[in-house]
Amino acid sequence: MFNFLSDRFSGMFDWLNGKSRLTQSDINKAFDQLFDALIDADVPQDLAKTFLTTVTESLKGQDLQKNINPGHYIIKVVQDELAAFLGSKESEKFWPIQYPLTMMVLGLQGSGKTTTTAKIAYAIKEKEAEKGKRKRIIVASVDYYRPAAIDQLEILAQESKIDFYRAEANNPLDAATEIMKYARQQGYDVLIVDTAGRLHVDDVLMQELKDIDKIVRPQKKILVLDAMTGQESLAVAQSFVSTIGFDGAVLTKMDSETRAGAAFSFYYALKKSIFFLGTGEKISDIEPFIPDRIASRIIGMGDFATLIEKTEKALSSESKAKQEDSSRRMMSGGFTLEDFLQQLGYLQNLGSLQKIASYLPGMGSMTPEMIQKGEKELKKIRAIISSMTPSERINVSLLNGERKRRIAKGSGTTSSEINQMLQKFDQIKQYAKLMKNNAQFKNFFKR
Ligand SMILES: Nc1nc2c(ncn2[C@@H]2O[C@H](COP(=O)(O)OP(=O)(O)O)[C@@H](O)[C@H]2O)c(=O)[nH]1
Ligand SMILES: [Mg+2]
Repeated sequence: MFNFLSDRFSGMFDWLNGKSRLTQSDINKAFDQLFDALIDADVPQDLAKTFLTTVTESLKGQDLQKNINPGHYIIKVVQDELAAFLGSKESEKFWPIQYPLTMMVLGLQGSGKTTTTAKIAYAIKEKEAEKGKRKRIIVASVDYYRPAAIDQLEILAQESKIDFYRAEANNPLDAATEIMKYARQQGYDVLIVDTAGRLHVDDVLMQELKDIDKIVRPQKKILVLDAMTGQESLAVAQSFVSTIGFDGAVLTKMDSETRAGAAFSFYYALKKSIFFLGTGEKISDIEPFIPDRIASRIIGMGDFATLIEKTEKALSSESKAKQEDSSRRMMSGGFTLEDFLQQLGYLQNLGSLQKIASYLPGMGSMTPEMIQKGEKELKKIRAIISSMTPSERINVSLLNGERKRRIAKGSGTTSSEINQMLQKFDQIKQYAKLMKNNAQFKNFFKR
């Protein structure tokens, strides 16, 4: 997601890190590289310059040479300044929520409003459920322009078990009135209203949104922007600021080939927060935007905090207990293929390797080929283990030629592939340590 930037940054930091003394020309070179990386990531020039000036200011008067590793020091300063650049501590936060809450979701057509409406509802539901609380959340749409726009929201809501209301009215303003009345009568804690967009910002769109705004009177107006449109999305945001206004943004399609320039520039250019990032088409593909963590990711230090949270969410409490059991067994050397199969299932819950890699330090540079190979490998291993009997999984020494032939047949593999897998099993026992030791992880999937 921020791989483009982090790849460029970590290349630069590699050579900075290796130096025990830094000359002014080293620093200049580093800054030139930083600047190029930002421009290539589609950050507007003046903004890239401003960022570098800020970093230069914080380094001023510091005696770099008194640090054991002056490169480290610069990297730390860049990271801190990045975090401040991405959103200050004072910027408006999405959490905690004051209930009851009414929100209105705005943006251009195709930016991801409808998807995001459902995603935010889901995120609130999940977050409250974690705390053992249940909030009544409803979504509704006033998009009467695109055929099936309202059906789309209904389907998304159904899939994630969020309440949905369809107004009887056949125009946006009456529908808004009707939706408000319904949500109030029913005493919902959260109402999220999805609106219509246009291909471009125009007066008709803004007027309609203003009228709906007057009826709905949302506590939060959320602007949805397609990150793939790069700098253009900043211009769109600007025109919303100067007309209807908004409280925070959601940048969608961060999973695409976007170079992150928009995310990097947004807070600085607009002085508004990014509340969330959309990272895929699934309802759970939404992430809070936390500047410190994003800065760490861009710097190439990974974002363990987010990965760990995702892991926790992906595991049900039952499988969490199992996971802990099998990790413990592994540490004591009693790790079995059965445990391994479980671990793989747990990895699958987390999403694709591509996604996981993007949270790990230095792993942004794993090529798509490496990842594809790794995923194929994982599938094969799962197939092989699944074709084994429970006792074979626990005791590998049972696997004689005959048994191997049977397993090969059942899993669509060959005996020699099974042997390879078994040979690797010792290495694979290192598997749960993968989060701690990503060099090994990398080597494993390189083969
Ligand atoms: N890959 C990806 N696709 C997204 C994301 N958010 C929305 N989409 C897709 O973008 C398209 C337009 O989304 P939609 O919610 O209908 O946009 P709207 O016109 O603003 O309501 C749909 O195909 C969505 O599945 C995202 O974060 N990542
Ligand atoms: Mg829509």
